[in-house]
Amino acid sequence: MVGSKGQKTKITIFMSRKQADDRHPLVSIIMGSKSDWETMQHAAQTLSQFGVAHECRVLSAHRTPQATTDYISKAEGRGVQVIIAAAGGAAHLAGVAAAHTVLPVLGVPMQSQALQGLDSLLSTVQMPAGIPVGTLAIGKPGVINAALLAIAILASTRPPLRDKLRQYRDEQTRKILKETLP
Ligand code: AIR
Repeated sequence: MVGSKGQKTKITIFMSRKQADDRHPLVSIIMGSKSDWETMQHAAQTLSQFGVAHECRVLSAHRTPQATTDYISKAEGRGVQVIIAAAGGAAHLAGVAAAHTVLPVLGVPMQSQALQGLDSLLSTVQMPAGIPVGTLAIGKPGVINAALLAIAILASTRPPLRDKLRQYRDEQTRKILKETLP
């Protein structure tokens, strides 16, 4: 920019944490198949409820191995801070993701037809020492908790998000205590 006396003025724009957070996805939700979306949409809904920017992609450790590793390798550089990875059956997506990034990876085993998700659970949870995957419960409860855990991770440096988490817990407590039985 040229100032009134003709001298060049350098403008530095400082972005608040919130403005920066609003600009790019902080959480990446990946799943092995579009057939996982019915369950995985609850992660996206939970993050939206807390106003956390996120993106969702179908990527398979087996069917799209190269695209998966490319995507994960670039995630940190794009500002992603937590990855939620879900797959069913021989569920290697979370492990492969964790192998290609130092970002926290939360794995969610999808309920499978053949073994009701026990196969997915064991494939996701049994990581060798050195490459951690934080594995949640099978199916919808694990999906919602993965989103809440991602929020808790982000909240450690974002006090307003931590307040929202406390509110969420308080509302949950109030709701349970109001329950009446027939
Ligand atoms: N899957 C996809 N690529 C590797 C794996 N393990 C998983 C999906 C889905 C299951 O296989 O995550 O849970 C069945 O996928 P589809 O596409 O046959 O419905």
